[in-house]
Amino acid sequence: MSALDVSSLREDFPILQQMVHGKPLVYLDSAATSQKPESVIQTLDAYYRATNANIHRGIYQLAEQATEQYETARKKAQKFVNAKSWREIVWTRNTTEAINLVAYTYGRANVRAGDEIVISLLEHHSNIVPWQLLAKEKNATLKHIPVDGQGRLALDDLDTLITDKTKIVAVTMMSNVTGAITPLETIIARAHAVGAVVIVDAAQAVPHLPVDVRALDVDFLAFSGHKMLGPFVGVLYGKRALLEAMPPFMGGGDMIRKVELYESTWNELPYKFEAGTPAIAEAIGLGAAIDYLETLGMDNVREHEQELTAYALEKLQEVPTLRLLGPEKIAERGGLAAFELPGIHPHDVAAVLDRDAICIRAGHHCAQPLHAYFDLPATSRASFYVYNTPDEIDTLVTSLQGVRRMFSNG
Ligand code: C6P
Repeated sequence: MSALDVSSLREDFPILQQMVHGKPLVYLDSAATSQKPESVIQTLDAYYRATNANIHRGIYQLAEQATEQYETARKKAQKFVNAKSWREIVWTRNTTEAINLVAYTYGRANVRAGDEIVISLLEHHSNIVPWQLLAKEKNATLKHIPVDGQGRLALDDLDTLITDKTKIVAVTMMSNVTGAITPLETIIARAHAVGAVVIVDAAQAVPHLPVDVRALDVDFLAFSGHKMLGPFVGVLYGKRALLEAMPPFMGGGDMIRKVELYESTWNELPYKFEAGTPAIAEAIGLGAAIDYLETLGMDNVREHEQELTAYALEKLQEVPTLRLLGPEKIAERGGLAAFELPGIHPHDVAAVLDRDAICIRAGHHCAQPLHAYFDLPATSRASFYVYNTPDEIDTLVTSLQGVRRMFSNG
């Protein structure tokens, strides 16, 4: 018995009702982007039909309504991650832009030659490359927390990795490849003990687990609306005192208080970091997605995904030679399963699965250093969300058995 009433909630997702190649669609790629419920689609539709206007600018009813909806959505995001103030929630394009914002502003202002930045081997490229750029620019040193054979962070040498020289620690909350959930409390405690700030890439966590930025005492946290049933918009949470002290990211409209020809002053938080017309409809749509997730309950979302993942890990082992990546214990992992079928390229796996209307992701999942560590150029990955069912996992496993047969005869 699932923690969610999946068969009825599936009806909320129009895209899942379709047939592909004459078969019912099996969408197992929510780690890349999630599908959207009717309530989110209707919110976007209603916005464009009834209240579309630019925000923070017009002195007329439509503009005021758009502004009100946009700021209400911000407060929903604030509540969702338990931030203290709505001023600590900055809209961005996505997780990638949120991390870059911190690297370009906090990073440039606070990292000097000889300082150290610590990332991990689990990171997505969006939490590696901005730090490489910063380290090169500042002549700082980039270090990483290693990974063990189960694709979890290995914290044995944490105290020698995070030292008095460390200024920034940037880690994922959940790997998009191994699914490992990282022991953030230990990392944050060590980073704070040496005076470093911690930025958490929560792109794969906020959609799937309850996340409380105050309980974690995290300094910055980034996530993407499109992976949590919402549109293409991102969120950066930052502690108010840190955001106040940071220089702006991009310059332009809305982020200023006063502009003179050669000098400007900055708007208050969070607008200082929101230059230009933002993704207004998308932010409002994310508010609807948050409402939807809250109605389900994030504990239930997590429980449903754990049940599904446990079932998937068990069933996938029925596929001859298939090798799973990631932690053995369900409690240590999120709702995805990346795997290798030795001798069969993941792109071939995904292409054959597509004929059975199954969507999985194949490739390096923007985590090349992690794949290099596993000595694999690419993997196949099935990822789950609120609308997935055990039946769909059965369909996946049957199809993978077909792939195995096809390639062993060939
Ligand atoms: N991972 C995946 O298929 P953006 O693109 O900015 O919304 O999210 C980037 C990102 C950052 N961190 C993690 C852990 C992620 O998984 C992602 C996006 C997708 O795994 C696309 S590569």
